[in-house]
Amino acid sequence: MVKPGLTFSLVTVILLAAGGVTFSAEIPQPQVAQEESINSQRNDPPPPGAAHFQDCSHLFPLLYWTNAVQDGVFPIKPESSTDHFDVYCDMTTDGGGWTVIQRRVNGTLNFDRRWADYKNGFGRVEGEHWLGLDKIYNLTSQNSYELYVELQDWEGNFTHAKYGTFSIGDESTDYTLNIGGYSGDAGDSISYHNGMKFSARDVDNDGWSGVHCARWFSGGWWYKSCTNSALNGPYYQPEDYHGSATGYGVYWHHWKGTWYSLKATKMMVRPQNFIRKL
Ligand SMILES: [Ca+2]
Repeated sequence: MVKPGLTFSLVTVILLAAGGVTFSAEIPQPQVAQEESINSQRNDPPPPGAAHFQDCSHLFPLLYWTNAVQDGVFPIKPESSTDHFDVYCDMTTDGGGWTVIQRRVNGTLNFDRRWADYKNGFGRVEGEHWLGLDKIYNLTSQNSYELYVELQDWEGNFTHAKYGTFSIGDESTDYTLNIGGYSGDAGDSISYHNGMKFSARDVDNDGWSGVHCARWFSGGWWYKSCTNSALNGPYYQPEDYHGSATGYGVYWHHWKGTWYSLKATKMMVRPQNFIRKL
C-alpha cells in the first residue's frame, strides 16, 4: 500500500507544514470492533505515532498519501488531553478529516442521561455514541473548528448543516456553546442556541425558568427556551412514531419540522484551516 520514497517525504513535508507534527513511520490502522466503551480505561500503550495526532484531520494526509483513506476508529490525543482516546474518523464526507462527536443510527443506545455521562461520553465510537463534553472541549479548544451535521430521514434522503465556527467552553462554563457561520441545505436549527450552557436530565442550565428542557425533550443539549433541534432526543422506529401524538423525538426543526423523528444523525468537527484538496 505504501508508495515509494518520494511520496513518503511529501507526507513528512505536509505534516510538518500542518503544524510541526513529529512523524513516525507507523500508520495507525483502523481498529476492529471491541467490547469497550468510551469510559473504559485503556491500559495498553498507544500505537506508535498515535499520540502525535490531535484529531482526525491530522491523520488524514498520512492516509491520503498511502492510499489508505477510509472511515474508521483511530486513537488521537488533543493537546490538552492527558491521554489518548479512540474516535471515529469520517475521512470521506466533504473532503474528510472529520472527528465524529455524536452519532445515532438505530436507537440501540439510550441518550436520556445525566450530566456525568454527557461529560465523560457514552456508547461505542464505532456505533451510536456521544464522545463527551470534556473531549469535545479538548478538541475544539486547540484550534479554530467547524461543525458538520449530517441528517437522514426514513425516505433515504440526506441533508447537512455546516457551521464555520464551533467550540464549547470547559466545564467551568457548563460547556457554553459558541457556534455560527451556517451553510448547507438542512436549514439552521442550532444558531438559536449560540451562547447557551449545556443541560442534562439532572442539570437545568436552560433559558426557561420553571421548565426543565432536558427532561421535557429527554436528552442533553444547549437548550434555550427550549430548542430548534433535538439530536439527542428519544429514538423512534417509524411505525412507533405518530408526530405530536407520540411526543418529541430526534428532530431538526428547519428540515423536517418538530414532529418528524429522524433515522440517523452525525455531528463531527474539523479545523477551519483543513486543506481539502491535497
Ligand atoms: Ca429551566
